[in-house]
Amino acid sequence: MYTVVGTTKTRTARVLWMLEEMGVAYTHEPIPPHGSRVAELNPSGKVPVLIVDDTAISDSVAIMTFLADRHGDLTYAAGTIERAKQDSLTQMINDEQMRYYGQQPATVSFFHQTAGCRKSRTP
Ligand SMILES: N[C@@H](CCC(=O)N[C@@H](CS)C(=O)NCC(=O)O)C(=O)O
Repeated sequence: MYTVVGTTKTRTARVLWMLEEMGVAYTHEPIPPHGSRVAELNPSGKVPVLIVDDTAISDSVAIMTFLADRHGDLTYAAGTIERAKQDSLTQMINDEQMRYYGQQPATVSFFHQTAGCRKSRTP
């Protein structure tokens, strides 16, 4: 059983969406970053965090890669050229998305307000 920690207005939505697509059972703790519960799980205080068998895994892309590999779903197999291309595309989209947000003061301000995120951040 998985527990997903983080509110839906954060990158936690990526993990929740994936679990829904895969039809995998989970529980959800919709709590914002930097609370004491999150700090216990992830020293950076950031969400999402996935709890698996009492182990906390942080970072949305790492969590999604783990889930895809573990369930053999929504991914190419590790160690294949197709997977390398998939990972390249994932990293590029992740970087460019955050660069885009960073160039849009109104967007980034809205994002930070709604997500409860700090103003300085990196992907
Ligand atoms: N690379 C991490 C970034 C996590 C992250 O920055 N999460 C935001 C919410 S979307 C957060 O917790 N922000 C609090 C902070 O920046 O201190 C991921 O993809 O999970």
